[in-house]
Formats: sequence, C-alpha cells, structure tokens
Amino acid sequence: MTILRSQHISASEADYDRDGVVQVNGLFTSKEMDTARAAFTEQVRHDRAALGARDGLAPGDILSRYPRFMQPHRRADLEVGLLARRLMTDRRLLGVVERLIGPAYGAQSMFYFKPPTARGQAMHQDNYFLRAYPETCLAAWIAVDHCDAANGALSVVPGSHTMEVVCPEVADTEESFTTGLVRPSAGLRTVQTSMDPGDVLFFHGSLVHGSLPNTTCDRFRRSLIFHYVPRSSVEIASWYLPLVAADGTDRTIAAASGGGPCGDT
Ligand SMILES: O=C(O)CCC(=O)C(=O)O
Repeated sequence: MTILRSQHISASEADYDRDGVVQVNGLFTSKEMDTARAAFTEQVRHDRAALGARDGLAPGDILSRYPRFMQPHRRADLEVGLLARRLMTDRRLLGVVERLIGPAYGAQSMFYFKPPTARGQAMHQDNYFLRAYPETCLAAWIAVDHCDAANGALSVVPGSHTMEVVCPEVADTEESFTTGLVRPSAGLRTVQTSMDPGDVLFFHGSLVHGSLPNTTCDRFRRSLIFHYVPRSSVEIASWYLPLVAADGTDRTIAAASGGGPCGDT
C-alpha cells in the first residue's frame, strides 16, 4: 500500500486504482487536529445524545459514554457541525477526492472517539451501507490522534476493492461493536495502518477494512471520517441524503431502494 506526503499526491491515482487505498500524510496540520479533537471532546462530554449513534450498546459499555457521532455536518447549530461541514468541503481534501473519483458530493460525516478498551469495527465494505450507484463511494479517514495497532488503528486489505459488495457473515461482538463481518478473497493480505494527526487514508467503497479493539489503557483513537460519491451518482441510500456540494450547499438525488447484496427490500 502506498503512503505519500501531501505535496506528492500526483502519484496517487495509479496506486488507488491498483490497491483501492492510498494514505496521504500531512494533509491537515496537527494544530487543525487539536482544534477538532477539542471541539468533539467538548461536545461528547457536554451532550453526547445530540449526535451519538445508538448502535445497541449496553449502558456499561465504554462506547455508550463515547458513541460514534453520525452526520455532524448537518448540525449548523453546533460548533462541531460547522467544523465538520467546513472540513468535508476543504479544498485540500476535495482536491485528492477529485483526483481519485472526479467531481464529488459529500455523503456522510462521522467522528469516532474509540477510547481505551473500546471494541473495534469488524471488517466490512462501506458501499454495503451507502448503496451509491452506478459507481461506489470513497472514504476519507482522517487521524485525529496518533494511531497504530495498539489503540486500534484501521486495517485494510489492498486489492479487495475488486470484490463485489457481499452479504456479511456474523462478527465476533467481543471484538466488534458492529455485527457484520466480510472476509477478503483468499490470497489478499491485511495491512495494519499507522497514522499521525492530519494523515488521511482514502479508500474505495468495496475495500475490505475494519479495526480491532483499543488495547491501551491511556490512548484514545479519535478519527474524523467522510464519505464521498461521484457527482454522476444517480442514487444512494436515503440516510445519506441530502448530499453536500463543494460549495457547502445541499443536493439531492434519488434514494436507493431494495436489492442490496443480502437481498433486503
Ligand atoms: O474507524 C474505525 O474503526 C472503523 C471506521 C470504518 O470502518 C468506516 O468508517 O467505515
């Protein structure tokens, strides 16, 4: 898997086509990540219900104190909402997105706190959820804290983006707070990422990826995640509507219905 400095992203398209994933280091400054960390941490301490996903967590689960935040960019009434929309449409980020998939809309923002001891998220493919059509989605996974194997940084399977989006098996919920598991095709190797604040991992909607638990006793693994779809997309699951144009305004396309890889209607 290729890791580039942000000044050298011209090399990124061929790597992305081959691997379905490329890491661009130093796209944001550590100061910008300090600001994001402080704002989201203040929000979760003050009012986690405003943005927290339900995820079926038991009250004693550390993740129920630090739930992942969903679609913060839709909350213009919150500081984190304004920040998320600004970063989602940041020119540095959109510049790489456009190199990889052409003109694009933002479809989702999320913030993961992943405190010490928290479970990870089993291996999966993002377009199983987004159902962007006729192309797929692209994730931009931004490290807010330093992350590595110990605090549950992302693992990716380069080359797995050529797989179909498949119906997941049942995951081990001792290790994962989500219940679906996708196994990569035989012969593909899983790569453990390691990232510093401001580094960004870009990956294809069919790429198999996930994370293991945070095994440290003192290191959060916070990350800000955006998903994009090509502007030529004709439909997407309704949760992701409205989309966000490069100028920060909302756009709508048709809502996808039925026909997922598990045959759901
Ligand atoms: O950050 C993680 O641990 C998992 C996030 C992820 O897989 C995703 O956003 O699709």
